[in-house]
Amino acid sequence: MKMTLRWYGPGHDSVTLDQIRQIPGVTGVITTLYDIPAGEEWPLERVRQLKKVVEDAGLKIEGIESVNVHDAIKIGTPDRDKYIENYIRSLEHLGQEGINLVCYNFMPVFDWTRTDLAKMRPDGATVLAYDQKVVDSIDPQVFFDQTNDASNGFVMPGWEPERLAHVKELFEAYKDVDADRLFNNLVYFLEAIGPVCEKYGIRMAIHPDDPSWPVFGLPRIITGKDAILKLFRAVDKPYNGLTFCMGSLGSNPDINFPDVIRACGDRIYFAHVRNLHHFAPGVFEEAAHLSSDGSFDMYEAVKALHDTGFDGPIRPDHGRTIWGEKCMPGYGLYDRALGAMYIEGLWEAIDKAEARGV
Ligand code: CS2
Ligand code: MN
Repeated sequence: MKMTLRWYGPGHDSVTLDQIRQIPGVTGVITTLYDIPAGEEWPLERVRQLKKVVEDAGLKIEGIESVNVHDAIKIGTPDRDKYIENYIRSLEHLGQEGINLVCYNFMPVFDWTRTDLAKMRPDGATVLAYDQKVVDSIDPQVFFDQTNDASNGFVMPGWEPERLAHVKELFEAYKDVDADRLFNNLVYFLEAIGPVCEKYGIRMAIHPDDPSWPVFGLPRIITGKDAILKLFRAVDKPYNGLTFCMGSLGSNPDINFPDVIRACGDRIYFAHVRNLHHFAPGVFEEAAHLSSDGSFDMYEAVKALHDTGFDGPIRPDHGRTIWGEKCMPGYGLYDRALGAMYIEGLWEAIDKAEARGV
């Protein structure tokens, strides 16, 4: 595995590349062109510049998270092909620069959804949290505005104000899109980008839906093992793979991580390793990465990745906000650095135990 950190790019992140480089074992970043709206083409020159900035800091771009998919593609409107063309050109430019891992999601309207971006824990750390009762009782536009106001002045991934200023119109546009139609639109998209992915060896790693059930009446289709395997079968090509995200899949308290990892095997191209603390079904908060701080057995998950021979990038996912850091909720330096070290510690122990036949 390659240990990485997500970095939002120059001007969009409170964390610097120099800081990232000082985390032991971290050799690369997962980054993006954060200012380019979903649906627009990524110019080759911008990809080159980004690569240079990262390489000048002694790191490597291990993947892109995300090249976002325009709503027209998810809805399946008549103009979707124009946006798919732009997506193909963006992939072409990434491929030309040797960047061949792309994380994306296919969630309608919102990316990940949390009802509290700064829930205080007893030790003073703040974390992102989710409570289904809040989602059930709030208007989506109000929800968006609240989320935006609580993000410490950062634009959060998938929560772009320009797009979400029109939440009502977006909901209207999605009104006839049920889970089957959304799935078919995903298959249409994946088939259309197949040739460029195959030409450049690009691996498309879909990010699971977070949480893994419909929110605000919008369908969600990448919710667990069966759904992922269904997608693999529908477009049965190596370029169609998975971002194994524990926090998203783990919003379902019954998830069995080693089982998902074994079932998806070598089509896991990217791993987001993090821990949640579940209180009741539909009520959870994000925890430190350490197993005992949340509800997940992190050792078992990391061991399953190790056992399947996973050799792609791993990154700690959302972290707690600690030590007075001012950062985008979930994406501070300190707790993610602790998470990276912990995952590396688990990995080293598993590696050595295996080598010694323990
Ligand atoms: C993040 C997502 O919440 C998460 O787990 O990793 O914001 C992720 O970046 C996107 O859904 C990928 O498109
Ligand atoms: Mn994730």
